[in-house]
Amino acid sequence: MLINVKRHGEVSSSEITPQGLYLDRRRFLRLGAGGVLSAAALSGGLWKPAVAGVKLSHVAKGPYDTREELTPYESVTTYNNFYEFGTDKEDPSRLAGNLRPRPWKVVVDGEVAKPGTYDFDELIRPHALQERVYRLRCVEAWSMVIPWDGFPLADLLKRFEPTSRAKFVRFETLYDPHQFPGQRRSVLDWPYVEGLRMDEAIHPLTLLAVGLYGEVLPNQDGAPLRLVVPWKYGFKSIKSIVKISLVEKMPPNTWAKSAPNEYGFYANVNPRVDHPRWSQAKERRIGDFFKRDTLMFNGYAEEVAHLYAGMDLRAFF
Ligand SMILES: Nc1nc2c(c(=O)[nH]1)N[C@H]1C(S)=C(S)[C@@H](COP(=O)(O)O)O[C@H]1N2
Ligand SMILES: [Mo]
Repeated sequence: MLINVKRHGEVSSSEITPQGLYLDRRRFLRLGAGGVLSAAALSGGLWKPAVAGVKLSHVAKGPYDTREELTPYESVTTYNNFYEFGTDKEDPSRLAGNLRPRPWKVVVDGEVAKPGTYDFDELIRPHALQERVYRLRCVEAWSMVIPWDGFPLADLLKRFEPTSRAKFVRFETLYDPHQFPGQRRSVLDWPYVEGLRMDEAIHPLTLLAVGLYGEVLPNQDGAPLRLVVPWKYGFKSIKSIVKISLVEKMPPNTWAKSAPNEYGFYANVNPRVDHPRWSQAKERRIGDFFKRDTLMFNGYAEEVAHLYAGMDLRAFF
């Protein structure tokens, strides 16, 4: 059986994420019986409707977890940047109900031997889910520690057999002003586009997230499919992806297009390269009072510094 409907007290300890300790009654009641969805059910098309808050099970522990204290679920889901809903941090959670993350199509095209258009559930079916606790660091000098559920982007790209001309990966967010009221105003050049160099894209830290805190990804965090690149500023972690293209040339990304002197393509967290309007040397972990020093590559230097050996990171910011 793919969907195990258990009552609250029956959830086995292996299914209880740290958040399980305070998974509040209000959210449980809203979900009804507290259905537990297995990864197989999640990817097998049995997920109807895609309810944020439904628990994922059979999520293996991933490598690279930080041991830092987690940012509370409440903050991760109510303090967001998602300009498709509006520019205030509260807009995404307030308006998230407008987005329908099912049915959802994802196009994979460009320099691949096997391009195609996939239903989201079909796209992720072959992938085993892992939980990875990563920091997310925003350009505006705040950070969070989030347990993401997903799988390496590399695993997905491999399936489509990139050609030797594939040098970059370009991602695109859904464009639909009916679901995304923020797209009715031209604050950004819609749809939101992001990109990674191939070696960054296939680095094992780079994740495609379908959940967080062991639950289906809430709309405000980029349902149903969202990128997480933990050593880069948050804006690289593009939400609600509908298109993944393998391309030969560096794709122009939305923020770099909107303010080229403020945002670059690489966007590596770097305490020594300030944003023109503010310092990047310190950051505030959401929930903390005092600021802390920002770490090079957001603390992942050991894993990723070699990707940029010999590059001037002031020029390629
Ligand atoms: N499509 C889309 N993706 C996006 C954004 C956005 O406005 N639209 N904001 C980015 C920025 S600036 C940040 S800091 C992170 C925030 O992710 P979170 O709200 O889940 O913390 O999402 C990124 N991904
Ligand atoms: Mo950000």
